[in-house]
Amino acid sequence: MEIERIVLYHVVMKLREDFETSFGKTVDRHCIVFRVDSSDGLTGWGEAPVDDEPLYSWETVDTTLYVYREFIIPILMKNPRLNHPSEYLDRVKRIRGYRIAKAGLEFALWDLYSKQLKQPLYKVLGGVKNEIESGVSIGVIGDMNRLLRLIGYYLEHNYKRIKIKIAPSWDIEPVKIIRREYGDIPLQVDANAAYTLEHVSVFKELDRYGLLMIEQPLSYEDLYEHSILQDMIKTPICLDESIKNLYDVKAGYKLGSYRVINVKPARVGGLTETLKINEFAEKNSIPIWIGGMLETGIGRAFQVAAATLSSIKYPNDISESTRYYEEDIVEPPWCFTKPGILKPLEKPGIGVEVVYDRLLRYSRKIYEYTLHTR
Ligand code: OSB
Ligand code: MG
Repeated sequence: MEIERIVLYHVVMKLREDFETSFGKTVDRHCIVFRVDSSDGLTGWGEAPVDDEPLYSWETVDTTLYVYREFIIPILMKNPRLNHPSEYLDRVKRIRGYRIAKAGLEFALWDLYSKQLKQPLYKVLGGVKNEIESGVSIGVIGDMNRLLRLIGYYLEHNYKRIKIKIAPSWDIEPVKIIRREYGDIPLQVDANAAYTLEHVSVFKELDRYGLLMIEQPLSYEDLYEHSILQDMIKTPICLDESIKNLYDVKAGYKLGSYRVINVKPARVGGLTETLKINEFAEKNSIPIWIGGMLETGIGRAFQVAAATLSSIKYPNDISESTRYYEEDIVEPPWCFTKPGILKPLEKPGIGVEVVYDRLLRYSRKIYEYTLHTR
């Protein structure tokens, strides 16, 4: 394929309700949507789920705009031809890091490539299921009654597992009360790196509640201390922030830092790296699931496609569009086809259509790059 034009949209969408984690509160959700036009007249879409602040990740809207303007676009200008989306990450490997930024365009190239093949993206990736299970992620909700009501609401809406965010002093108590009120539901917690090894007693206490897993208890840069903690507790540790690529997966596997991995295709640099991680996970019987970063319907399509891969063994953080947004920027919006189940669409590429006037309405700024003119 030959890239003719790349457009970056800085999109800002208001969440239906604030989403609070141990690292901060999101009210307006920022991202960069990517549009890629090829010389054969096709269009691919992608999304880099970066925020406006370096909280979950150090990457932001501004670092993404910067790395494209200064480095990635100039590299692609020299040679806008790619035989396959998997060549892209290699083409820009001189630029270190910026994995979420790189993933935005990588996704769009996979969409474009699948549209050229006239195949649904999940099939092009080698997905092995055509239905995926959804869990829901609930932020830190300081009011216990409100948290219980929300859990009841999502259980009624058939989400297959509940994940709550925890933070020091909001951990054992909510878990204890949820177990008391809702019994043996599939439940897990996500600490977003808010603890240290000094808090071992909290995790030993949490061990008593039969959680599916504890997500990213310790530092976002750590693998070693997680291996110490995993040795001390029964509940499986699931890593999120600490896993940036296949190297981290391998090192953490050897160290025993995790028993489960939350793979966010964007966090690891895109679908090519996700496929490599899936392959390693399959060889070594590591269960994985697909995480999210409050994606619009565009990013959600790539999560859905990735969730059809063979090593996915738990419900994913892929909710219906309405969980976060009054109005999505794609049609159809992501909706359960059966209770708690999403289906990848059987149309070329991501299958959903971007509603252009909505995209423009939510775009704060647009950056257009023409790579090639005939
Ligand atoms: O840690 O998994 C996380 C959202 C933003 C940033 C980090 C995380 C999350 C979520 C929500 O937990 C997942 C989703 O539904 O998109
Ligand atoms: Mg997480």
